[in-house]
Amino acid sequence: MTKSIRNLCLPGLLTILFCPIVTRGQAAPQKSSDETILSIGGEVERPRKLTSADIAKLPRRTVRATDHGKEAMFEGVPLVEVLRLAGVKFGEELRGRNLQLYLLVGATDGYKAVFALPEIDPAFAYRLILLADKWDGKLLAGEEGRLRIVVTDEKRQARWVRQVITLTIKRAE
Ligand SMILES: Nc1nc2c(c(=O)[nH]1)N[C@H]1C(S)=C(S)[C@@H](COP(=O)(O)O)O[C@H]1N2
Ligand SMILES: [Mo]
Repeated sequence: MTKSIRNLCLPGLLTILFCPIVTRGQAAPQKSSDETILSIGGEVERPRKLTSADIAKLPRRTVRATDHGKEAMFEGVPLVEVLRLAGVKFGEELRGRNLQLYLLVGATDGYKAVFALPEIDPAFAYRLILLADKWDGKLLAGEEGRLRIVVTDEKRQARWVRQVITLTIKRAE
């Protein structure tokens, strides 16, 4: 009796044990889309690590902006949509204590810039702040990083953070 149970259980146990390894092995060829390119954290309901595939699923927008005195088309995801994934509150819910929250954008080279949440929220602001992954139809890469903030209608480009890797929600007290 014990032996027959063991005979039955062993293959099942082996399947359970090796299944994750096999699955990981099969996923290996898609490595680049498994890679986290953006982490959202801080005072959010659901901290998230996003791959380029996750970002590709979000609503996309294109803006014409002047970069280095030259007109260019930037394509990407409105920053507000990315933050919504992590449960950041906008619109009617951006009130009271939530108005003390702000976004700190972080880049690979250590550069950081702050945005107040109402600047990002289409319920407050007329302009769009984009998290761009394409420039004139080409994916951003190299020194630009994979993601770049594009702020239309701002006279200086200092908050166009290149090489964006973190979005952190913090609270001003
Ligand atoms: N990651 C990162 N982003 C950055 C900067 C930086 O040093 N690091 N400089 C900012 C400043 S001050 C300006 S004016 C613009 C310059 O953009 P450019 O390098 O495309 O000219 O990028 C902004 N974004
Ligand atoms: Mo600058």
